[in-house]
This record gives sequence, structure tokens and C-alpha cells, in this order.
Amino acid sequence: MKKEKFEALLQEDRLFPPKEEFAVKANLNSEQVYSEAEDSMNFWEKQALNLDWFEPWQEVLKWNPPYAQWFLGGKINASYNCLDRHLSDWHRNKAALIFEGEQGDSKVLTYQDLHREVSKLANVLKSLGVKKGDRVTIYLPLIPEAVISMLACARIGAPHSVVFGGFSAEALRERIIDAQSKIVITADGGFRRGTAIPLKENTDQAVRGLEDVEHILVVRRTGKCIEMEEPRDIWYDEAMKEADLKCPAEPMDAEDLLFILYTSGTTGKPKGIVHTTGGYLVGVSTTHKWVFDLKEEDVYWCTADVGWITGHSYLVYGPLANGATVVIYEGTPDYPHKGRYWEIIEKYQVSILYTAPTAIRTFMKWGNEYPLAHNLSSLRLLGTVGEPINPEAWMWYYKYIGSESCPIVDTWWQTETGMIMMTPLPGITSLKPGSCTVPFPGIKVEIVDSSGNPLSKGMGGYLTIRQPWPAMLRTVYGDPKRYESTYFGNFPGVYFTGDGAKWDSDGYYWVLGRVDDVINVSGHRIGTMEVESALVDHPAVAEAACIGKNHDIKGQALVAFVTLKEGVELRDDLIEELKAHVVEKIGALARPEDIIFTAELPKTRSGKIIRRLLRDIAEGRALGDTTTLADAAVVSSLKELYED
Ligand code: 7RM
Repeated sequence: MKKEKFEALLQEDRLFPPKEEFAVKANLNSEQVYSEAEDSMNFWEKQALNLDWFEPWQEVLKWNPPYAQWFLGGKINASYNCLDRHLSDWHRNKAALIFEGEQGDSKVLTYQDLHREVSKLANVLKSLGVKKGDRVTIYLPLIPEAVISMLACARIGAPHSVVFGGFSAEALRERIIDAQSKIVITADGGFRRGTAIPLKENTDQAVRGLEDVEHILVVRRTGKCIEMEEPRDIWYDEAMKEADLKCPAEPMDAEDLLFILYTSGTTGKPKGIVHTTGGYLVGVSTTHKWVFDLKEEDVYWCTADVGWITGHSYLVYGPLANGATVVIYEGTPDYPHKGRYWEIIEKYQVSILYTAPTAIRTFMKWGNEYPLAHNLSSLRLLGTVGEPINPEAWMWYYKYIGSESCPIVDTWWQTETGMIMMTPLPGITSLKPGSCTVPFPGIKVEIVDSSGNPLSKGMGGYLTIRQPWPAMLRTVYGDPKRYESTYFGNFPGVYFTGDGAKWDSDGYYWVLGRVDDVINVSGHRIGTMEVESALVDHPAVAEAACIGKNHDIKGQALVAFVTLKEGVELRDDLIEELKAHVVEKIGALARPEDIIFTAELPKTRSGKIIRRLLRDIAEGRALGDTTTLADAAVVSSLKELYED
């Protein structure tokens, strides 16, 4: 953090005000909500009243920087709020989960069904010795049992630690050890592009020699023959047969742990991000209702897996606390064909779609014919999360998926923030493609220079959050020092997001990417996002990742890795053409030194581009930590390509 601020290069002038017919029916359509939320404590307290509490809180917030406690003394249960409170009227027969399997099998669980399954599983967990406070590791595909398991843990006050089913045995082991879980819930396998992934074998390998793991509960999903070690291993369906239907929800303190979710840092051990119960639920239920403009009759589909925070907050806790109908899909977007998502939207008449820019860019690359082959007219709102969305991808999403009639909510937030922090409110905020627009009511962010001084409009710098919010992480599990130094060590008393951002003359925010990825060319600090956006703006380009490679004179030279759209031929003059395109869009200082064409980019399992590995490749170094990589072959083929 040497230099003061970042260059703000890319200019985006398109503006999309809310459409009249959307705004009149929107849950929120007056700016007043922002001014009302200026007294943020009062605002959050008011939102908290929308949940069911067993006992009221005595104090809204205790802020002992960097430690926050919300709704002190309040007693609440997350599973009760997601289930029981919907059973007293017709909602008991409303679809809670619509499950679509990769193979095309499907299943609907009403709120009453889900409540019954969760209660039974909670009793099973109890019978296996799980008590309030015990950590349960969940390693499942995206099937209803994953949601049932999370809510069953919440019901008895056992914090869950969900490990994404795509993670290896080694990654799972590390997380089981760190959380000291005595129980793991897994499956005989999960489907991934037609083949079964060996979840149980991975679990066996992960727990080898771990004496503390007493039981493995195994869901039957693929029917594949697996080894069961008695009495440690128990079939889920057999245990459920005998389970009692009644299991009252445990009154939890607002500050009791709801879950731990591991997130890999740049180096070393993953961090166990700790979220607690009351504030988290207030944050995710309020944001879910307002950002997605949730209506009773909506069919809401969030394409994230429960292994990520988006799955926790906007597939499970937010929507179910709001009594929504949630679609969950087990498989990938290209199996058995590239129109799978659009087929699902048509089949279930999905009205709200929440997905990631990486998926949108992939769809663009595949071509328009796939969405055009389906009737997507049930959609009324679109959302994105996970990375900056480049304006080109935004426009494509707007046009081909939303038929130019659905607002797009570009939601910025993190595992650590627990809830959406910057976003449009679709009935109020005018949209700018590529901008996550403005902070959610009650949230105060600031862009600062390296000394922590606020920067004025038009400038780029470090994105910080000025005051506590209810769904914020409470600590790093077992490592408070790491919590203090990672998030509050740079700017005392203020949360540092790790992201670079700029704000424009209208006060709109543009996230430029992780500050570790910012490139310093001849003293100009350039966000990777801007150069990538300029490249993706070119009709031949599907996706781009930019990095800074050490350079004797400039400090760093810009290198771009580029994937082309399907059907685009590699021409000799394309490199020069792309360089000229960047110069035209943002200026000569952003002209890439090198452009490398590749079939794929290295990504995390949740779809974020890992630029750090590209830097290693470009500088001919040994590769750093590759454990988070979704597909290791991508990096080795890139290495070969670069060395040629
Ligand atoms: C929800 C999630 C967090 C990081 C964050 C950013 C990036 C997420 C956006 C975004 C620009 C967005 N949690 N990020 N959303 N950047 N615009 N709308 O993704 O912990 O996995 O990642 O993702 O860099 O710090 S996460």
C-alpha cells in the first residue's frame, strides 16, 4: 500500500432509470428509505421486528472495535424463522424448495415438508450426540438434504460448516480439523456432468486417523456402492425412518454461532469466518426482500451452491426467512446441454434469477441461440454477484436474458459481510452497467487513500466500511488475532474490504477488484477490472484477465490473458487490434504489453479468476498455492502456452 490512490479510467455513461411499471409495484419506491436509515441503529432495530424472537433484545448494538454484538439478550432461532413461522397459515403448503437434479429428476418440498424433514434430522443429530455448540461439517451436493442439514443444525444450535462438494479430501480434512467437528454429513456421491463424484471416499480419506470424528451420516444420492464402516457410518434414510417428527427449535442467544464458513486467503490456512444468529438473519432477510423486490408469488432461483456464502445467505437463510419459493439445481449449466439454465427457467417459470458474472460471460461465449430457444418471459428481475461485471456482459444479460425489461441488481458483498452491502434498490436506483451503484440503506462505506483519508468523488482507492452492520463476521474461528489484523489492521477501527473501488461524480461505486490485483504501470495504479472490461467490449473476446508483470522501466507491464468467443478465428492481426481497442477505450497507459490467447482461465471453484497464478506464469515462477483451483489442467496448459 505505497501509492495513494488508483486511476479511474473507464467511462461508462449509460443510465437505466427504473421502469415506471416496475417502480409502481416495487416493495420500495421512495428515496426516503435512505434518509430513514441514516440513524442506522434505529433502522436495523426496526427491521429486526420482522423476525420472530423468543425473547426481545435489551440493546441493539455493542461496538467494542473491532468486535460487534447485535441485539444483545435477544433469543431467536434461525430454523424457526425459516420454517415454523410459515406454518400457521396457507404458507404451510407453499413450495419452499423446488429441486431440479442434474439428471432431470425433480422434487418439491413445501414449508410443511421441509419443517418435517428438518425436525426429524435434528432429532437424528441429537441421537448421535450432537449438542448445542457442537460443530457439524456438511459435505454434500446441492440437493435438498444440504438445506435440510443446515436448518437441522440451526434448529438445535449446532453451528454448521458447509464444505463445497467440489473440494478435495485434503481441503475437507483441514476444515474438519479446524472446526473440530465430531460429525460429517455427506452422500454416497454427487452428479457432475453425468459422472458421480466420490464424496464418501473423499470423506473417508479426510477423516482417516481423526479420532474426534464419531459419525458420518451418508445420504443416498447416486446409489453407487460405497464402503460403510460400522458403527461410525450411518445411512441418512435409515436413521430418518425412526426419527421423531417433533423437535422444538432451541432458543439461541442472538450472538450464538450460526455457522462457520471457510474462505481461502491468498496464502496459508483457510479462514473460518464466523457468523452469529440474530444480526445475520436480520441482515439477510431485509436485503433479500428489498434487493430482489420479493413478492409472494415469485419463483426465486439463486444458482450458487450452499458451499459459498451466497448459498448460505441468498439460497437458504434470506429467502426461507421470507417465505419464498426457492429453486435449487444440482448440476452445471452445460449438462446435458448448454441451454440447461434457460430450460429450468421456463420449466419452473422462474421470476428472479441471481447468478455470477463468470456464468454470464460463459453464456455469451456459447452464443445467443441457447437463451433464444426458450421462453424466458417469466423473469422480472436479474441479479449478479461474485465479481465486477463488465458493462458488455451486463448489456448482454440485460438484452438476451431480461428482454430489456428486467432491472439488474449488481450486488457487492463478501463472505465476511454476510449480506449484500452495495446494490441498487430496483424500484429506486438508476442502473449503470458495471457499477454496484450505492450502499444499502444503513451501510456506510468510504473510499480512502493508503493513509485512510477519504477521497473525493471521481477518485479510486481502498474500499472501507465505516460502521458495524448486523450480518458482519464476528471473528475468524479460533484466531481472533487474524480477524483483527486482516480486517482492521490497515485502517484502525475501520473494516477494510481488500477491494479497490472508485466512486464517480454521481456518487456511484465501481469495484475495481482486489487491491492485490491492482497493476502499477509507471506509477499509475490500474484496476484489472477496467482493462478487462475494455477487452471484453471487443466483439471477439469472451473473457479476459489482466496482470502486472515485473518490468525494469515501468515497474509493471500489463499482460492480458484472453479467451475468444465460440466460432471466432484467431487472426494474426487480432493482438494489435485488441491493444488498439484498449487504448481507444481507456488510454495509452493501459495498453497491454502482451496478449495471450487461451481456451480457459484459471478460476476458483466459485468462478473467480485467480490472477495470482497468471502472475506466477507470466514471471516464470513456481506456482503458489493451487489448492483452490477448480481445474488444475488449465494452469499447466497455460504454462506451456506461455513458455512457447
Ligand atoms: C458474495 C461473494 C468477495 C469478493 C469481493 C469482491 C468480489 C463480489 C461483487 C464483487 C464487484 C460485485 N463473496 N465481488 N461481488 N466485485 N462487484 N457485485 O462473492 O467472499 O466469495 O468474495 O468478490 O472482490 O471482495 S466472496
